[in-house]
Amino acid sequence: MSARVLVVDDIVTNVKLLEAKLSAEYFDVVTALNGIEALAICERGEADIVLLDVMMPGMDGFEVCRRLKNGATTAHIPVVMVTALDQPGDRLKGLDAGADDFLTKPLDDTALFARVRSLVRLKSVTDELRNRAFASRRLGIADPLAAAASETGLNGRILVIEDRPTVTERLSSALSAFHIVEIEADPHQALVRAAEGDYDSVLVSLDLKAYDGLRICSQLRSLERTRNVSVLMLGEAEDRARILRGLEIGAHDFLIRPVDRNELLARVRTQVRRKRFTERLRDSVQSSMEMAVMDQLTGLHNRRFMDSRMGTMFDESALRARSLAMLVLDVDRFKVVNDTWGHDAGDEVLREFADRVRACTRGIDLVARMGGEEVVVVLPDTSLDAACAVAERIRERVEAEPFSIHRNTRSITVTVSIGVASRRAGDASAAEMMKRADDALYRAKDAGRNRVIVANAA
Ligand code: GH3
Ligand code: MG
Repeated sequence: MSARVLVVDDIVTNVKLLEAKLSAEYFDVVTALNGIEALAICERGEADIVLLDVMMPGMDGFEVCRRLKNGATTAHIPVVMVTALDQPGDRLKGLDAGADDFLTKPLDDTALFARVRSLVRLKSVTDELRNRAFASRRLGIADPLAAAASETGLNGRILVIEDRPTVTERLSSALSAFHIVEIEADPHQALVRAAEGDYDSVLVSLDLKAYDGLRICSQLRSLERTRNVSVLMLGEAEDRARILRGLEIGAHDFLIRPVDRNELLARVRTQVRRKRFTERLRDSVQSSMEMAVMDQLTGLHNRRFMDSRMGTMFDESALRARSLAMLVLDVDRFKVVNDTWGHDAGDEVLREFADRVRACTRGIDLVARMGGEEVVVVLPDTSLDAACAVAERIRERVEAEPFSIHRNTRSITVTVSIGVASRRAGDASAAEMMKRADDALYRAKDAGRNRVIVANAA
């Protein structure tokens, strides 16, 4: 992952120093000597993260940050404010301007790389979500970015693993204004809780009395159920070596004692956002996989899935000499529903129709919308007679109760015609069986609709 870091500072030597450090860690570095230049670079999409000096003539760092965070094309770019040690108030101003985190001058390498890496991780998940969002919009489906953009990183579930009461009190009073905080002093119990609770972030003390905090970090990162939780270490400034080790084994970031309240809030918020974005990404993979096989309107399987499954179901039943039946269903005079009540009412009818068909079938039956108002049901281990009974049950259920349309303000009568067929010994493929079910359906339409017609058994 070669991220592009934009370094913004009016003092050339500062820029050069940071450029050298970051390049040595294989980051690509872009530089700007003032706010205007920085904004232009970000607007052209040439930066993955911004290190922004506060004190600059003309437009100061806060203003640059505010403009970045208010720009539609730049709001998602993480910003780290570089503040002076003797100006702690700048951190609060930075947070107000929308900064994601802080670094204090003189810059410490461990902190610099940890912060950059942590925010690059955040950026790479938001980028992926943005890419999916553009793809989704092209396909006309729900936009995961809209949900992601509103992700504030607040109201996270946070577990603090710390055994010093004075520290836990302070952490918890700072965090609980924005998050749900739980404290656990016992390290073994903490791992159990982390695995069972659905936490967004876990803060781990590296100074526990009877246990190595690094071991907890490592366990959290390797256990299946805690692998995606964000891990933040809490350590002493002198404990640099162990903090580095923690970052190597997968902790996401760290805080140095005594913990600055604003740093704490900023860092936890970044971790909560990253965790949630990552989850959302997983959900969107899940839903795009579902989309490939599901019909969006009715939630039934789609034709593509039916085409690929039906052949297998047919072959299996032939191989094991088991029965297999199918129904082809078509809503009667559906065009009239659309013409009279509108296309949306037609959609409502289709959804309700799908629900009723589903309610009359078993879990192992395959129900798919083949297009328009035609639904196919494949019933494994089912005789022609039993399939007829299912078809009749569906027909009755559709006819018996009117369908509500226009959001429950009206209801209309709907009927369905159904053709039924079963596998014959001589059938070479599922298509032959389907052809008979189709023919039966046409006869049902011809004979006056609202009826079930069965293709002859062999
Ligand atoms: P029959 O009893 O002979 O089946 O008559 P019908 O009107 O149901 O059949 P026809 O094939 O003439 O019309 C089907 C209509 O279904 C036409 C088409 O516009 C409509 N349709 C197809 N897909 C959808 C959909 O997703 N939503 C809605 N609302 N209508 C659809
Ligand atoms: Mg029809």
